[in-house]
Amino acid sequence: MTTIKERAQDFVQVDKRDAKLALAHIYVAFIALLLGGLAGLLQTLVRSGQFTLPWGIGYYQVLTVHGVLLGLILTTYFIFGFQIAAVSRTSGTLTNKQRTLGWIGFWTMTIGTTAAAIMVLLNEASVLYTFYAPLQAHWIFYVGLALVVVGSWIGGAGQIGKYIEWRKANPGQPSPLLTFMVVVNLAMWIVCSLGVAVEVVFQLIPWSLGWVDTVNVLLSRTLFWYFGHPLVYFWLLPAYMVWYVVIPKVIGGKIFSDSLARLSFMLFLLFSIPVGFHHQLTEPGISSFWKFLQVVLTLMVVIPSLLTAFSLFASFEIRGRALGGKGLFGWVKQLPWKDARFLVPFIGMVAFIPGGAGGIINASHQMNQLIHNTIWVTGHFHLTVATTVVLTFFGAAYWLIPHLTGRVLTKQMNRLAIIQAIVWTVGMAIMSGSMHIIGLFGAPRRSDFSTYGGSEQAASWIPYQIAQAVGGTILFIGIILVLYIVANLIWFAPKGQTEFPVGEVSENAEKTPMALENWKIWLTICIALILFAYSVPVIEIIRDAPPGSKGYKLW
Ligand code: HAS
Repeated sequence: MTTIKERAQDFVQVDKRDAKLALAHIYVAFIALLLGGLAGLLQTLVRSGQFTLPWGIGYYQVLTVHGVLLGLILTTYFIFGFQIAAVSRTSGTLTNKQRTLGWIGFWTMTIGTTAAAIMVLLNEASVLYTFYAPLQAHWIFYVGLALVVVGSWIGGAGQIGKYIEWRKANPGQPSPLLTFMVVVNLAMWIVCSLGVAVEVVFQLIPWSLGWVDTVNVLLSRTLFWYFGHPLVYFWLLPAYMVWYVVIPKVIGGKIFSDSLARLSFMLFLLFSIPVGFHHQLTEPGISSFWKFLQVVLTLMVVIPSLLTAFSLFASFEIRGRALGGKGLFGWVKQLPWKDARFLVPFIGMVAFIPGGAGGIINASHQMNQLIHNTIWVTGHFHLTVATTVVLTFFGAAYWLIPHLTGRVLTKQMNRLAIIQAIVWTVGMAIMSGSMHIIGLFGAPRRSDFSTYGGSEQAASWIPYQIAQAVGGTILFIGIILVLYIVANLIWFAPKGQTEFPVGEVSENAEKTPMALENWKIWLTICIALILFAYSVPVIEIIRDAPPGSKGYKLW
């Protein structure tokens, strides 16, 4: 039975001013979902070979809109909105200074996003979301991206400021788990985004402005992937925050172990950065030893996900058994399958089993030769980021938005949210499944429709490309459904109080060792690993560089 204290705890309300800041981020995220999703639909239609884009719009232009808006903007803004609310909910209302930093960060990111988006729409920056040199975009595109990164540092400083304040006020005590997780994610983000900042500011901006004629392509890609792989964990960790902290409360259970959750986050901080070479396994100019080392570290970063899977199963089983579930799997039936706050993220968890297995295939050096640059990789990240992460974000939005707007998720909306998740699952299974299959047959990624001069092999891909368009269309219906629910939660749902669920740690869990919060130790190991994995190869990439490349605009 819930005690009065617990019930009061349930309805700790995020301060209205913090709610406004969080909501501003979330609104931008859902606008990005609409526009980026539309671009995704167009792409799958074009690639089926049955549809041509009107008014001279280019395939790569649309692909850039899709990748930038969904991969970079939707994720970053939703994460920041969620994290601001999470810190305010668990460590207390932000001070005026911390909130001001949040707003300055928000506007800096939004000005940057708008500048970059205008350049893409003008067809001046069809360089895809990885903006690989020697493809050269307009300098304003790169400045826009730099502003997004700088804005995220400013906004992040506000969240970290709250954590520091909490630690000072509560010496010797472990910080609230959710705030701690936010800070680990930000620490990882700041350390990794330094790489892309160096690439953009010192290589791409001077080169696109014509101040230098050429660019060191391998160095730029290495700096990008130093950032690019932790970027995917920057997307994943907020989903893990929901799984570790929110879901146990939603199912009426407890967090299995606070220490295990903190340890898994710290392992992400250590191992998610020195692994970028697993995106560059086919590239010349990096010696096999360093690729091998980073593959080993990549397999280390799988461990915290396995810890997470273990912890989730434990929370589910303990709760299911407490409710009377018997036998090996009887407890499964006891879980709240009709509650969208649980079911929608749960589908995300299930999708991560094949998604994660695909990642391990990608990371295995020899198998990477088969799938690299094929549409298998696109299939992989539609399972991981576009299903696991995004469905968890949708599931979180169904309590977070009404909590912040002072409304409630009605029964009808809860049912629609479940239908939405099923639509998403069907669409994604068809689209991502086809991508995985034809990827194995050799179909390339990042490419417009082509018959490759009437090649028989390319012809055999077409039925799967049509299936991708069918899946993409179903997914777009899923986007319309989620936007309908979100609009309802912002403007039309009945007024009321909605809980921001924060789980309590099981009484059987061990006490959390303070060493897990000793930043000196963890940051030192993190930096040592980065220096070990990157120093020599980067020196070699600069020292042995071939002549640099001029810029190309191939669209
Ligand atoms: Fe990846 C490429 C390796 C995870 C995203 N990845 C990409 C790209 C993206 C991406 C966007 O090594 C393309 C980049 C580009 O544009 O070029 N990836 C991995 C590995 C993991 C991994 C080893 N990736 C992710 C996540 C992403 C993501 C997470 C986004 C959020 N990936 C690669 C590699 C490439 C790559 C290579 C480059 C390929 C190339 O050649 O270009 C691991 O982190 C995966 C570990 C995960 C697990 C799963 C644990 C399962 C859990 C769920 C438990 C379920 C429960 C429910 C409790 C081992 C935690 C149970 C219920 C039941 C009913 C059973």
